[in-house]
Amino acid sequence: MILVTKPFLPPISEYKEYLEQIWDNEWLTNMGPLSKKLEHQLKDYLEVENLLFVTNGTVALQMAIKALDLKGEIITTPFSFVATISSIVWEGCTPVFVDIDQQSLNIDATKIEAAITQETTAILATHVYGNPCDVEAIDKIAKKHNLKVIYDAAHAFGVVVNGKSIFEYGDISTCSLHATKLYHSVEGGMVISNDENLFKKLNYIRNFGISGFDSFAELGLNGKNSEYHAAMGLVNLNHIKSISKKRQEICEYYDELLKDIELQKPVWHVSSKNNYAYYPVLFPSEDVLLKIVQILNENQIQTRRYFYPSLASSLPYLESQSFAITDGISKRILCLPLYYDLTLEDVKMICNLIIKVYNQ
Ligand code: T4K
Repeated sequence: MILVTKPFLPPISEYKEYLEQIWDNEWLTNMGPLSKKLEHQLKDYLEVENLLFVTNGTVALQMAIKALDLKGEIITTPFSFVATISSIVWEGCTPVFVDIDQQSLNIDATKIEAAITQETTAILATHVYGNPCDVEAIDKIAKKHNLKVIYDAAHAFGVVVNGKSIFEYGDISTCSLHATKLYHSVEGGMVISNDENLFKKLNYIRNFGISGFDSFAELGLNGKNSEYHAAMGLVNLNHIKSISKKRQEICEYYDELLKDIELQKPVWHVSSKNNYAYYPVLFPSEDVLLKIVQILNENQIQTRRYFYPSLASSLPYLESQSFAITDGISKRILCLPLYYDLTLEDVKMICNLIIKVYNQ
């Protein structure tokens, strides 16, 4: 079976070395030495000042909303993973959807101002598939209307825009280090903020709000991650160059084999480069997409409709709304298999099956 994604697994001996360290340290969780080492290495690798290693990308979003003390309405995108929206609702805020841009598939910054009301406190935008949002326009709108900005950068590990890390944009950026991501720590996430006071607050929030043995500074939760997860993060970081190279090779091979059929792909931010987190393709219609899903399934090839259906029309806890661009795109988009072990022969087989449907 060819899966849509498979976690990168390093040589087990490298992980075992860290397991021995955990046994020696007798320290299993709560900001232990390996978690601190990972944070240090991630800061170096990503070139960011302030970074916390947390439980997962969902908790990272909840921590961000709480740290900014957001209330009322948060402007967001209907084209993302459900965690983006569920976190807003979970934190007692109301998501206000704005349609996406046809090219980038990110929130359409030109439509944000029309959605701002007296109740709006923030913009929470996803860099979908790692493709940067129009960060300049969003930051400008936020400043003008005194709004906070959170970027859900769950897919954007390693992305650089305008010469600096994508995680440096917004008041807070969050990332997922889940097993299905291009770089992972099994479960895991990151919270990044350049604002020192905010970062201090996030630090407390991650650890129940505790500020000392006998004192509390904030309302907190348990956003810590374990030494076992940090160990996986540390080992995988040593392989990140070859992981990225391999994924790039696979994506470029897809590009080459699919170049002659009618197919669209998200248009990448001009001042940034793809991190090859996903390989999304837009078919001419949902009908073509369903035929392709079927033929691939019959050949034991799994794809995923990331992100279908639109979050504005499918969540049982929100009133259903339609958005022309999101509804159209989400029906036609499919993520093809992409992972470190995927062979070029497999890619060829997948593309031949897709082309076969086009030629029918
Ligand atoms: N914001 C955005 C924009 C996100 O995309 C996400 C997560 C979040 C926030 C929240 O971050 P986390 O709290 O998750 O850190 C997967 C991932 O679970 C999820 O992390 C990710 N986005 C989302 C886009 O994809 P599912 O429900 O599609 O996962 P699942 O279990 O169906 O796995 C997909 C395929 O991966 C499987 O069919 C087979 C393969 N797989 C998966 C796992 C877990 C393996 O081969 N081995 C494995 O261990 O959500």
